[in-house]
Amino acid sequence: MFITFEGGEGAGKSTQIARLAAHLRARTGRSVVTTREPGGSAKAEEIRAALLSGLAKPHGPFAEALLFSAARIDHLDTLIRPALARGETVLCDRFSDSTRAYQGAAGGLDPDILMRLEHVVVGETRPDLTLILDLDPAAGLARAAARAKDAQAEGIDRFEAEALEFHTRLRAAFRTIAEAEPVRCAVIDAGQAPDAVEAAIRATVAARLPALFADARPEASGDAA
Ligand code: T5A
Repeated sequence: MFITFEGGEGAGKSTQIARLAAHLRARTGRSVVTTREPGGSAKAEEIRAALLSGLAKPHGPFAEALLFSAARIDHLDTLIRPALARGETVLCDRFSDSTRAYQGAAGGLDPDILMRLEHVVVGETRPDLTLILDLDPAAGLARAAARAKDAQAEGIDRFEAEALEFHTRLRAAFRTIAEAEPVRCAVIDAGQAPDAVEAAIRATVAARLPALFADARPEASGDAA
């Protein structure tokens, strides 16, 4: 199974991927791989550094979309497809919906061009489920800014530095994707406390992907959603 997490800045994707991975490992006994985009493979992480530093920004959203795509091709070839072929569950922090939202809806790129690019890059490797963490963009940016004050954090990146209006378009774009593809996508209210978001994600995964739990172990006490 291939599950992607999408949403705006600071929506809680990294937090919830770690929680869902632990839950699925404990309940299903299956191997679960967590990864992220841009990145997830050595070459893609190099491209990530260039993109998030803002190096490609002067070249425009199409150049950035091509770089995200180049990173995605390597990530798919070296990590995602081999893991899926081994029967592992892959949880990915952002995937092609982020290109649609950031470079397309918010960045102004022609959606037809992006869909053709996505077709070439992703091919048949579509997510079985996409969890869209929906949050007021001002709240998400405030979370990201608070985290950036942590000495261990990476600081504010090229996309977090965009104006609130850009992030408002992003939120609408992710909601539009969810409306257009309701079988693949589920919108999760990410404005709740982390435990409540986790419970909503667990319930959604159980309802949408029952096959994952075919050989599930009984839930341990204290592990209830
Ligand atoms: N991008 C990416 C594109 O433009 N096109 C593309 O095709 C792709 C793939 C990636 C950037 O690249 C762009 C999008 C991004 O701007 P990134 O560093 O990976 O950069 O950024 P994000 O994916 O946005 O991840 P973040 O780390 O910023 O946010 P998360 O993962 O959504 O949030 P998380 O879990 O780190 O939480 C943020 C903070 O909030 C707290 C956490 O403790 C943390 O401090 N928090 C909560 N606080 C209150 N309530 C909750 N429920 C909370 N959940 C977490």
